[in-house]
Formats: sequence, structure tokens, C-alpha cells
Amino acid sequence: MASLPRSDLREWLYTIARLGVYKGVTRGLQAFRNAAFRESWTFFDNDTVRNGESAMTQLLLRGFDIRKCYLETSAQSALVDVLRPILKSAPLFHPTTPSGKKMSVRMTSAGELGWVSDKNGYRYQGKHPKGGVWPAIPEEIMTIWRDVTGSERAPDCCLINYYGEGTRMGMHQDKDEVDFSWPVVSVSLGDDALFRIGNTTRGGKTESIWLGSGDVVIMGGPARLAYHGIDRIRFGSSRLLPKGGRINLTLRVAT
Ligand code: MD3
Ligand code: FE
Repeated sequence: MASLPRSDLREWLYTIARLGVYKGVTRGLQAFRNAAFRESWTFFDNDTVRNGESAMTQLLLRGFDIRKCYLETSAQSALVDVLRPILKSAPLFHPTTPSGKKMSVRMTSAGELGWVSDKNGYRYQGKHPKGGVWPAIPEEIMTIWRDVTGSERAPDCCLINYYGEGTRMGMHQDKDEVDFSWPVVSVSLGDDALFRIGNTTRGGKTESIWLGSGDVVIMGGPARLAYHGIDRIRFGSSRLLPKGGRINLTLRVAT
């Protein structure tokens, strides 16, 4: 992978704008350009060819390391295939918040631990709410973790979120893990989602980016405790999942 000199920034920004990678900014490309110079950026040309051109597909935004199109279509389908038996043995459920509100996202987990939420609070536990142990994290998913984190330690939880039409996820921090020095890795499959990134305290300015099928995001360092959420999905924008919607996998070291 070749690193691009900073002088290629302008062209890169237009490429991104054309691909629709960065949206939801109030002043369009200008705001994006300003953001680009405020942040530290890494440019890669991973030879992703779109419309006969090579597109740069990594961007660093507030410490979020975003790999657009990390998985090609065949790898995305293969992942959906390995998820099918997992969803059979550990069905998706609607968690409720400790205050009793039903969350609109449906969830389940793979790994030694799964994340659950009910009237007793948020936590990781060894069993599905219906009682069974969680299925193992498939090797295909472990490989993504190893490739993007280079970490010796394996994640002990792969949270599986399903977003149907109208599902959203409010701004929150992920703080139920024991050690925040481990990164969290997210894999998006299916419909596009508008992902909002905030700060390590509630409120303040936020930035949004569309995550598409095959995109991978690594949250480490300062990004690990940033507020984030999903404002909406573009239901039906992808044909990966037969019934539509979006699956997000998050790999975590919980203990
Ligand atoms: C930043 N999921 O499961 S993925 C979550 O698309 C969650 O389903 C969203 O927020 C989703 O908790 C966003 C990106 C993400 C995931 C976990 C993080 C960002 C994160 C943990 C810490 C910091
Ligand atoms: Fe989260």
C-alpha cells in the first residue's frame, strides 16, 4: 500500500465526496477540508477500483480509524454465511434499558461473553438471556481483529447488532469493559448507516460519516471512550441481507 503525499489531499477529498464517504457535515466539502487539516490523516491507496479509478479508503477522524470497503463483496457474503448458524443458536433479542425502555436495535453475541441489558443493568455475561452459552467467535471474524489490531490478545465478545427499518442507537459510551486500553473493532454489513462521533464527554460538536457494507472501524486510544451512535440507516440500500437491514459486529475485550 502506497502512502500519498499531502499534496494529493485535494484530489482525495473529491474522491471521498464522490464516493459519499463523508456526509452529514453542514458545509459539505469545505467543512470536510477544514476537518482534514485539523486532524492527523493517513492516506492509503489500496487499489480499490471504483468507476475505473483508484480510491483512497482509510481515514482517521477524531481517532476513529475508518477503513472503507475493507471487505469485498464475496468476503461480506461469506461473513453473513458464518453468522447464520450463530443467529440460529443465539437468536437476536430486544434488550431493555435499566429504566425499562425497549431498545430499537436487536442484539446477540458470540464469544465467551455476551453483552446484555435489562432491568438489572448493562453487563457482560456468559449466557444468552434464554439460557444457552454463546456460540464461539468464528475464525473469519478473529482474522479481521488480528489484521487490523495486530493484537496478541483475542476478543472475548463479538456483539452482533441488527438494525431493521427505523432502528437507531442513541449517543453513548462503551464502558462495561474492564480495560479501555484494548481497542474495539466494528464491522458493518448490509444497509448504510449514519454514524455520529462525539467527544469523551457528553455534548459538544459532533461529526457524522456514512458506514457502508464491508467498512471496518477501529476505536482505540482517545476514540475508545468517545460518545457515538447511529442516527439512522438507509433501509434497502444494500442487497447483502435478504430481508434488508444492517448488521454491525463489534469485537471487544470485555475482561
Ligand atoms: C466507539 N454500535 O455496539 S459501531 C455498540 O453501528 C455500537 O452498531 C454501533 O455503538 C453500531 O456499542 C456503532 C462503532 C463503535 C462501536 C463500539 C465502540 C464505536 C465505538 C466502542 C467504543 C468507542
Ligand atoms: Fe457503542
